Amino acid sequence: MKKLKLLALTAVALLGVTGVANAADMLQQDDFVGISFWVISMGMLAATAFFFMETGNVAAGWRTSVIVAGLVTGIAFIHYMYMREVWVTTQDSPTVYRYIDWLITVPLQMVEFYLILSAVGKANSGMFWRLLLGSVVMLVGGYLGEANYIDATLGFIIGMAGWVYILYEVFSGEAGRAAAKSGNKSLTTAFGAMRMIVTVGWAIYPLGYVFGYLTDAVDPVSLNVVYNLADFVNKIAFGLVIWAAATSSSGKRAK
Ligand SMILES: *C/C=C(C)/C=C/C=C(C)/C=C/C1=C(C)CCCC1(C)C
Repeated sequence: MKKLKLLALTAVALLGVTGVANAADMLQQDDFVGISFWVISMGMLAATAFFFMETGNVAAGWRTSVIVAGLVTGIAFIHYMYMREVWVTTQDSPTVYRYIDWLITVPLQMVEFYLILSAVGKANSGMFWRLLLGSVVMLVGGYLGEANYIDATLGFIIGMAGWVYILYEVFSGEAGRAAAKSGNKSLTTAFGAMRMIVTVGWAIYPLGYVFGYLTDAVDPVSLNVVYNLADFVNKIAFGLVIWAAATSSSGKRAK
């Protein structure tokens, strides 16, 4: 099992390194957006290694949640390697890679709400599908707007509707009520923290969209810095919250 994990991590790291070898242009020392792409890609790699290594330290019911946390940062790591290349060589927004990443990682994060509820036996499939639907509407709306298939304002409105629907589900919908009634301290703490991330941490993305697309000049510099910082918080901190609940619920102190 240990060897298998190591092998998987090495494969992920090698995939990333191959991207670097093809670089036509190198990072410039005053390219701070490019630097932020580098720093965050390394943070994603470290978080991925950490989450996978920790799966052995949590109770069986929580293991899937911690694995999914590692999948989220691992998928983001690979996309960051590509996004970084696009930025460093063209100084343009890597919109398509970013949205492919979001399209995979955001639904996985929604699944996390379902998984932690299942870890304590409080989940049902309706929650799963509603959270999934909300995230797909949010992202498809945003992409169509950012990639100019539809009016940027219309894309924003569709995206906001998806997000509000997700917030409703985790606060007042069935998932929110199930968490409140669960009677499991680790679960309610984690659920509350994840919900705050989805509210406050996620608010950064529509703000980035507003500054990057809806204001007069499309400004790729501020848009990418904002999105990068947001990903760092929303993927790594989100995973750490789950890991902390998993370890405390498994009777081990968070190290
Ligand atoms: C790891 C990546 C994450 C957590 C990405 C989250 C993205 C969002 C919450 C995006 C939200 C948007 C809206 C709420 C309005 C329309 C534009 C979007 C897609 C940027």
